[in-house]
Amino acid sequence: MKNPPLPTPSLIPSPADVSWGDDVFLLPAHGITADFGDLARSDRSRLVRVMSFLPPVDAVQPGASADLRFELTTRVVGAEAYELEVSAAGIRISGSTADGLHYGLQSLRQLLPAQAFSRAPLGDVRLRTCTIQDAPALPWRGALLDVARRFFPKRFLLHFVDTLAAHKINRLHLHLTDDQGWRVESHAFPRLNSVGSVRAASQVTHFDEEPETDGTPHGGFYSSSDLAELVSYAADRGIVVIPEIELPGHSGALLASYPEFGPQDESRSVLTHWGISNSLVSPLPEVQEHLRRLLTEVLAVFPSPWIHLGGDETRLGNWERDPAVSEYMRREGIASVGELFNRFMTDLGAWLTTQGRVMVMWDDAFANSPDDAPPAVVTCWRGTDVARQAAERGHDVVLAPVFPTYLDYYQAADEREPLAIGGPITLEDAAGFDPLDARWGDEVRSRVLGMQFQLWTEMMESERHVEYMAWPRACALAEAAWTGRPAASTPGFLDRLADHLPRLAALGIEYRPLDGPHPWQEAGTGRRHHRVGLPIAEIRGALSQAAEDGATAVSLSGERLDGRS
Ligand code: TNX
Repeated sequence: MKNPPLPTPSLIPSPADVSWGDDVFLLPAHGITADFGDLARSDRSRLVRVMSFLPPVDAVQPGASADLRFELTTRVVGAEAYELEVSAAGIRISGSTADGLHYGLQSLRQLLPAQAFSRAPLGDVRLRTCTIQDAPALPWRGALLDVARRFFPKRFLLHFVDTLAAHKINRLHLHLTDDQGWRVESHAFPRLNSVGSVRAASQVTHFDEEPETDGTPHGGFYSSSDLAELVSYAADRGIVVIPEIELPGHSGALLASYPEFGPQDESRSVLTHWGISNSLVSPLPEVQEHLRRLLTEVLAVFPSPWIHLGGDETRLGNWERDPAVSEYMRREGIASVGELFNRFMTDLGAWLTTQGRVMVMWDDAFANSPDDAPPAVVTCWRGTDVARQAAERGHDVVLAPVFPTYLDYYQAADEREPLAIGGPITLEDAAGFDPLDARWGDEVRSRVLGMQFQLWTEMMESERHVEYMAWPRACALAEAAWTGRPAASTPGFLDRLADHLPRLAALGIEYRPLDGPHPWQEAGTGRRHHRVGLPIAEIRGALSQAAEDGATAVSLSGERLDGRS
């Protein structure tokens, strides 16, 4: 006689197609056999490295009977697609690539009790039979982590990667440099680490308050071997780590280390406060030479096809004021600093092409570029309309609009919410995000590589706070990235999310409970008390207006920084 059917597990992100059977497969705690078929050795060991959530695995000869069978087959179409079948006889995962098979494993993990997300061994597990056919709607499903404003130890990055992989995120955009810190080891430019990786203190006040700092030094950087480890750990989990080296603005830590890379020879320090600075790397050819040497080191550590070079929030007026730059412009017949800025980005992009890489830049850098600018990937933060414009001009775009993908904004308009930059952006807002605007034509849609959520860390002092801000809103955005539609429109999202939270807990993540912060997560009355901050409606309006006007540089409050009106 058959057992009554087991409960149906909830999956996040939602698979394209699932059908549940009434049978059961027993996964024994003492160990399982696995048939790796004709997988290459390297793919096989890659999968084994992410299979630690399963009972101990004994590999068997291909074709022998096995509890778990991997099948590499072109029958499953799509580089990240997979099929997962649980029958009474065993589990089969099929895909046309190791990436696809890896996603099959990630889904299998969600069929197990939440304990499979902890490091404790599983007991015997009764799995309900099912067939899942699944593939992502979007090839770029990303997360940005700002380690420049706040350095987090390597172990946190590795754990973050685990969590991203569990949500089938495949890009980690590491914001490695900014005015407040430089976080990549450099052998060619050692002052980047001795000077650029430390700041004297960190601002603790909010934007419209009298600036005050904590008086405590902050810093750190990742060694080349830390980064190599991160890159390979992420690659095992289908994640490409995309480094961002901010140029020519947001470059205060670079200029503090090497003032001669800046336009004026003035003394500088790594900034202790937040906001948009005057730092602007010089566009002169001799500086470009140094930059290429520096970037060559970065390329050696990051095999990513994409390299992010920033290009946002540049106060171009600083070039105008530098006689050497004016002289260079005259010599080269460059009419405006806007044109010079475009040439700066274009030259770096062209050089990256010779290195076999593609430049990624923020949409500010695209906004004023000539129609024949070489294609780059544009990260669109000032709304989805600027994404449409960039796509129409032939660029591939990644959607990263402030609303609702900036997870440094409050999760509710509630004084209990811990310090954030402004807001609110609620879970419902994140769940309502549609990555493929129905009004866009096929041409534009085909240029949308995907989307990413952003964790800027000016207001996030600890790993605990990063996790609080990220989850569960990022679950909703991961759902949208995988399915290509708003999480709120996929079946039973909120119920599935409620079932999913114990997995986050098992991973050790201090997410925000659905009904608000735990008492120990609240803002309190100390220096991290709740401030109203920048209201999201105003920011959205100001940013999209500025993007529409073709502003190359604009602050969060909509202030134009490019000296044009
Ligand atoms: C804008 S988006 C920035 C970041 C800040 C963030 C704070 C972008 C390209 N620049 O430098 O950290 O807002 O929300």
